[in-house]
Amino acid sequence: MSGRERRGLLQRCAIAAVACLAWNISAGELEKPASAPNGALTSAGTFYVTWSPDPDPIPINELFKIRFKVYRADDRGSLVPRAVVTANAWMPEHNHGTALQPRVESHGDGTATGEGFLLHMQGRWELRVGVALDGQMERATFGLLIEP
Ligand SMILES: [Cu+2]
Repeated sequence: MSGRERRGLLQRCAIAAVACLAWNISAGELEKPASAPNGALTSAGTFYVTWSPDPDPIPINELFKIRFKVYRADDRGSLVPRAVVTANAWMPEHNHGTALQPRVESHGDGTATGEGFLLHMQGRWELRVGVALDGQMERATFGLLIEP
């Protein structure tokens, strides 16, 4: 293979990879693979926060953990050191939260681990996440559908 052929092949691979990535992103909104983290911009657009439950999918009426990561919105490869994450779950149609108060520990490197989440009913829930840094707090809300 000549250098030119190799470069051509690399370019086609790169284009295919980008196309594949774009497809994954749009497909992810319709049908999320169990292992893919959910992510969203926070309310003022400063952070991009992701979360993934353990176990996944979230079991009904059983304890689960959540792992959070906070990235800069303008550089989603960079975690935000010292970001402090808070989270709770809310059931908007019934106007109630969880019976247990989850505990979220922020690790100082832009990651956080939440324990003690328990969604005791099937139906639509919201995971409400707060991200604080230097006295400023922004929020992101994720819809959850808990099915038996
Ligand atoms: Cu309820």
